[in-house]
Amino acid sequence: MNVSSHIEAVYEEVRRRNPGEAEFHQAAAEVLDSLAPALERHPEYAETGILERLVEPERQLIFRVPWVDDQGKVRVNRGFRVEFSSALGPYKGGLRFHPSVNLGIVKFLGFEQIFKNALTGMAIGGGKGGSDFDPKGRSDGEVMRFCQSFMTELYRHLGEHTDVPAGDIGVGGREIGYLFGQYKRITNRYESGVLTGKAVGWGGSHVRTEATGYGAVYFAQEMLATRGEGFDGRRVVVSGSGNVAVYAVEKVHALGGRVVACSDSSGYLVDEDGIDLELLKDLKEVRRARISDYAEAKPAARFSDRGTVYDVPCDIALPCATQNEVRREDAVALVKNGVRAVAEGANMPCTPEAVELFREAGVLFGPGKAANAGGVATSGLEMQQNAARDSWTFEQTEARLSAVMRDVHTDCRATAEAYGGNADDYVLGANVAGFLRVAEAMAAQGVI
Ligand code: NDP
Ligand code: 2IT
Repeated sequence: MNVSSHIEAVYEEVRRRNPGEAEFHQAAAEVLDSLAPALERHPEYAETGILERLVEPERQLIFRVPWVDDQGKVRVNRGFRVEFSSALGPYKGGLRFHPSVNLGIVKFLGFEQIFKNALTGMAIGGGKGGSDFDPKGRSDGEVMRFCQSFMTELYRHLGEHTDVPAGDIGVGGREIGYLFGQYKRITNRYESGVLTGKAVGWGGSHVRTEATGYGAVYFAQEMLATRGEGFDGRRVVVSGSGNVAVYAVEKVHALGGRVVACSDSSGYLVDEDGIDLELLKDLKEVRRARISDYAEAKPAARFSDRGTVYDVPCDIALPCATQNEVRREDAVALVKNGVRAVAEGANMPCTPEAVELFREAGVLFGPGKAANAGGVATSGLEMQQNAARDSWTFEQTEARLSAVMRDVHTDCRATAEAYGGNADDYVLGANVAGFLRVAEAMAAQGVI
């Protein structure tokens, strides 16, 4: 069988076996589309069923999560953990709490995570989990009881050498605290390395909170540098206003750029003076408020619930909210307004049609599995500190993060050039570089 019909057959099997899981199909197609040149050079990977095994998670867990709300009413949510690949290390990847979570979403995220984690060069496998629980509007007590119930089932599948979750949408420091507390209570072990994203005072790492946003900006900075450009004096649009978005804004401002717009699921905000970070952090991290409240606090800013944040002219766009938020028409608007670079802080925020448009227009495009790898890389640094019972300074940790992002960027370009001839093809570079690391380990470890 030739390479392209082999890849096509694997993709058809993904669709047949995982009906209705549109996001997983999309993520699988995006990776598989890049792999022909890698398989041409390594026919042994096709012969030993590497692709067939890679697209099938090692283990998929679905469980009931019952909890009692503040009114005494019993609620039932669904919990997930997809342990996708342990070829390079313990399963590693975040937990997402959002009403849209289903098995297909968790599988797309877990699949992406395999290659992202491989790109960091660290010994971490790929996994993802979460629940359709919606933390919005819930009290701390409700969130705590939900987390305790979730962990009461999940704990038996975790361990610092087995599976190490962290945060994602709807899961931040508060949730990681409750989850860790319950794990510790059930197991009677202070196993620091079982979760990452802990607070710095009890086993967390400096820079983990900032890591994904900072990392995405470092990645964009590296891309821009290949054209002799940078953030200084540039207009930037960031979507979302959660963990990744807030720290992307912070780093852009530190590098002399100006973030003029950000968003949440209700609409977007334009502040031509540059987003006021103190106000944004207070709204989003302390008060858990809406982005529209920013415009109430600062009347010179404008909130809109019509159109999207991508209608705002910018030089650099950093999508940091959720999957498939950048549609074809958003990409058309960005290109028309002269965007130079797009780096995905979120996972798969750009639709395939948008990515194609960026490619045609010669816009630098950093795919999430490379551009947002700083989060999980710093989780890897947290695991290292936990294993050594050590704690590094902010500066030391940030230096490690920035070195990882530089290496990921270099690796993407070198692989893209070697396998496709165009160093600017970061999609090809990221997919092939991640795949080769995982495939080599799988081949060495036998058919498992
Ligand atoms: P948060 O929950 O902190 O923030 C999510 C932000 O995105 C919020 O502003 C939210 O708005 C917005 N958002 C979420 N869902 C939607 C939606 N369906 N439509 C429009 N806006 C939406 O999550 P994070 O910042 O941690 O995660 C953001 C993205 O980054 C995700 O794709 C995640 O997978 C990815 N990522 C996160 C990492 C991390 O370390 N946290 C690491 C790597 C990637 P609202 O409040 O209105 O819901
Ligand atoms: O998508 C991601 O890389 C994350 N949510 C972070 C995963 C992690 O284990 O830190």
